[in-house]
Amino acid sequence: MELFLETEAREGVLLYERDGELQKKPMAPWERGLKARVPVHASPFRYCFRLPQGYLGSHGLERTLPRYDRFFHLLAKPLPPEWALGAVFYQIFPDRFRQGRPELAPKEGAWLYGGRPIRKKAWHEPPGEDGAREFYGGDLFGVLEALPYLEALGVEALYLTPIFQSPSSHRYDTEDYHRVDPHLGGEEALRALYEALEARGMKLILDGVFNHVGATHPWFQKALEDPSSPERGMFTFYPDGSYASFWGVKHMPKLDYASALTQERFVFGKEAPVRYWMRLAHGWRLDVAHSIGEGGTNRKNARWLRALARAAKEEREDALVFGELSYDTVPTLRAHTLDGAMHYAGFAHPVMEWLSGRDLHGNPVELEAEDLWRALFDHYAALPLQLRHAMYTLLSSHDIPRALWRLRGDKERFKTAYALLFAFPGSPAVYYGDEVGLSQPNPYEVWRGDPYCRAPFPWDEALWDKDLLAFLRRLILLKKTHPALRLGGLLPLKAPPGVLAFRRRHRGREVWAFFAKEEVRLSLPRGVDLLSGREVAGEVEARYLLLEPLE
Ligand code: ARE
Repeated sequence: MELFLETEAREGVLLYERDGELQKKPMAPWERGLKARVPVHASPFRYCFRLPQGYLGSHGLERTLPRYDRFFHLLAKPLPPEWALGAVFYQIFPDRFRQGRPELAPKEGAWLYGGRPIRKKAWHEPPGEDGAREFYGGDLFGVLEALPYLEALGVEALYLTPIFQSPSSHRYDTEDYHRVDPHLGGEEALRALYEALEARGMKLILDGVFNHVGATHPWFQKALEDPSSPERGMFTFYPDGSYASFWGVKHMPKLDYASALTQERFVFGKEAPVRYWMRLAHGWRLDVAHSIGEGGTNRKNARWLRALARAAKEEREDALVFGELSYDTVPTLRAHTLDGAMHYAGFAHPVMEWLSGRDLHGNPVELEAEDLWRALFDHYAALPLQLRHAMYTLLSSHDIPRALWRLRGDKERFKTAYALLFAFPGSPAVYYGDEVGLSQPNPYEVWRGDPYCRAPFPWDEALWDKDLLAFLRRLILLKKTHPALRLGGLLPLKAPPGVLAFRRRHRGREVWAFFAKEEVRLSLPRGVDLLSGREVAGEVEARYLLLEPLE
């Protein structure tokens, strides 16, 4: 492997481990710094550099040899596909995004969910406490119709929350993994959407709910009714007749991956959904990825995540498989499991805590810009190099309060948050509606995302915040046209107190990024303010700034 280091240093030594011994390799000059060629045998391959000014590891320059914070490189698969690196995602909750065919929508009271009749709501009504029982009637033909809008926004990939047949409006309690919900337009609509996306060079990621099934799924029904059925072993039943489920939610019985039948139906068999749908999609977001495992627990979690990812990639070489890892993503991702993860712990949570002064549940938190930098950089530095740019990096989702609501409608802070999202390494994801200023109907005393963060997309343009939309469009364009923002490394930058600042660097070109909660005075070198396109130099007042230095 050939390693290149961009540096002004004229000499340096590459330090790496081989069979537990530290090896030294003097580096040769290269046009923008130093390079070295090394044999690589084991994965992860850990290394750092000795330069005249000190040791350079994943946490920057240090005076002594970094013991833990060295760079490391994974050799084994899976690796994220090229297309996913820095790609701009858009998340859609299908029941709430757009209605293409009104006749497909479920009718008021058409079936019972949780013992009560489902409700059909009008598009303009706010979501309420009935949550999973409330249907608005969005469908996949609607998503298809919206493609020109999404393409104009600059989106490159869609992530859809579940689309397979299910009795609830969120569809996380699957009834049939081989049937696209008829209320969403069935397989016909999925195929039409997939083909239209392909024609535009866009990608489609589906939600893989493989930790649990819905209680109405025939496999679970058999297991429940007949203790001697082969299906019984797919789940974990306890002596008192109860069974393992997602978070103790009875209508979501948990799959046991120790069962050969579960393995066959979810991983190895030709019909396993993770394989089956790879002809009409480009990858998966694995629901509750941190919980998947054996015996009603997450035992052998890494093994089964690895197997699921491999299965998808066997069907489609450039499939992307990332996880919903609600907690620390690092140990799971270092274990060669998935291509990436939803970046909650290492991005969304600290950023929103800093800007809103509250945690996910509304409790006050105080975070300084310096603390934020540490939280963000720690995760970044700890992630495998090749995965950093494939992290599904977000601010809002269908599970957490919308960013604009959390910021109490403060548009400037909302813009700061999104500018930071696009300036940071990873694949930035816009949750449908955030770009036009969609917020939530609940009062601040009720500090919750679900069900309030799932309001229907307002298609009446009079309701859009056009200024926000233009701002988001600009950020998307910058991400796509500046390789430093898309693929560049992350480096610290000196900044006044209260300001989060960093550099992104790729092949000698840099973008400098600054963020603050309030307007601050920055002194800058001559450069281009990428958001306005204007040249700036010297003292500038700003809350957020993306600068391409000219000298
Ligand atoms: C419904 C109600 C909720 C109620 C819940 C339990 O709406 O108000 O609290 O039931 O009775 C799906 C639906 C939900 C539904 C749920 C159960 O979308 O509407 O909730 O099923 O029927 C944790 C998990 C994480 C999970 C979130 C929701 O670790 O895996 O909680 N996310 C996925 C999906 C969900 C989906 C499911 C799992 C189930 O993305 O949409 O829910 O398939 C902190 C905590 C995390 C917590 C996170 C919440 O970070 O540390 O542990 O995640 O908050 O975002």
